Parts: sequence; C-alpha cells; structure tokens
Amino acid sequence: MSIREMSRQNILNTDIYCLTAEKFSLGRSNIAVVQTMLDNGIKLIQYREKEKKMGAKLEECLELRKMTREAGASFVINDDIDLAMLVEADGVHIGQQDLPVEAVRKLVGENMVIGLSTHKPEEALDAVRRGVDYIGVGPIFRTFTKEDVCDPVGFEYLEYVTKNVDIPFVAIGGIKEHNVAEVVRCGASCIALITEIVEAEDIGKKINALREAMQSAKE
Ligand code: TZP
Ligand code: MG
Repeated sequence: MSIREMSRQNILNTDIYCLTAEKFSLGRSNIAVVQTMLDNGIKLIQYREKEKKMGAKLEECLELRKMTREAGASFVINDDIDLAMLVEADGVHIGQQDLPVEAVRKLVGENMVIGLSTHKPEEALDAVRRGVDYIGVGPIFRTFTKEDVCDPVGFEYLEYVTKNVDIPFVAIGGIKEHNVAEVVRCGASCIALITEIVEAEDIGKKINALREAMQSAKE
C-alpha cells in the first residue's frame, strides 16, 4: 500500500476534525487554541484562516506543523496549496471553486491528502472519480462562520453519501453539542466543527461533551 493510500484510509479515522478561526476564538491565538485541542486528544487539525496575510500564515503554520507532529496529529491546510507544500502538511482542503483536483494533485504529489468540500450527490461522485482522498459533506445546518456558504444540505445529502460513497467523508456546518448525535446517527463518524469548539470558554470541556454525545449516539 502506498503512503497516500495509507493516509487516505487513516486521516479521517478519528471522531472530531477541528478547524481554526482566530476571529471567533475569544481573543486566543490559533497557536494557543490548537495546543488546547491537541492536549485534549484531537488528532486532526485544519488551518483555516481567511483574515491573515501569507507571511503571517506561513509563520503560524510552521509552528502548528511542529506541534501537530509532536502530538501525532494530522495537519491539513485550507485553500493554500503553496503553504501546505512549504510546511509539509499532511493534506490540503479545497472547495468546488478552487483549482481542479488534477491540477492540485500535480502540484502536491502522490503523498499529500486532498480533501474537497461537496454539497450534492453529483459533486461527491465527481470527487471520487477524480481521485480525491476524502470529501466534506455540508453545510449540514445553517452556519454563519463561512461567508460564501450555500444553503444547508440537511440530512438527505449526508444519508446519500453514507449509502453511496466509499471514500472517507466528514460532516460539517452548524454542528453543535446539541445536534451532533443526530449527525452521527445519520452515518457520520468524523465531525468537523469550528465555532462550537473555538468559541467555547473551556475548549477541553466542550471536546469531552461532544465526544460523550457522539458516543451515546452510537450505543
Ligand atoms: N464548510 C462548510 S460549513 C463551514 C465550512 C468551512 C463552516 C463550519 O463552521 P461552524 O462554525 O462549525 O458552523
Ligand atoms: Mg476553500
């Protein structure tokens, strides 16, 4: 099995996928927030930062790469393929309006994971055809975190993916402690959250509560 095949099978093999968003982090830095996430056993971090200049992002990502590596966690970068390559991230996450998957693959090589956001069945099937390693499925619920976001896809699309797509997927968008169990019952085993975690006063306590809710949904 190639390194890429191993990463593809393993990267979403975790319960919570944490994304950064410094502007919602109650004045705490991305570095401080990610350190708390890692201290609480999070194994998959995505750097998503829409507000900063490239130089600042590079500096931050170099530090986050070091921290995630030390914690045995995977590190994915949103949008910026150059940044992902420079810091030797494990993956890059792109959207439907970004460079085509084939072009991204050409740049990043065979070993980096490519994640793609999808919103409907045709996009999921297209992602599989193009050799994407995992897909994002959402927004499941309404979210105010992402600016150019489409309407919620609800459970219908998530159920479609659960039944018809055999590459790993992660549910995202408006997922909170109070609704995470429904998302798990709908077939998602990996859940991505931004504000529910970064906006929490006590991030560790929030992660534990989410884990309990996810666990009880499986019982
Ligand atoms: N992609 C689809 S919804 C979303 C992204 C990046 C934002 C999710 O943020 P939140 O705060 O968990 O709703
Ligand atoms: Mg994007």
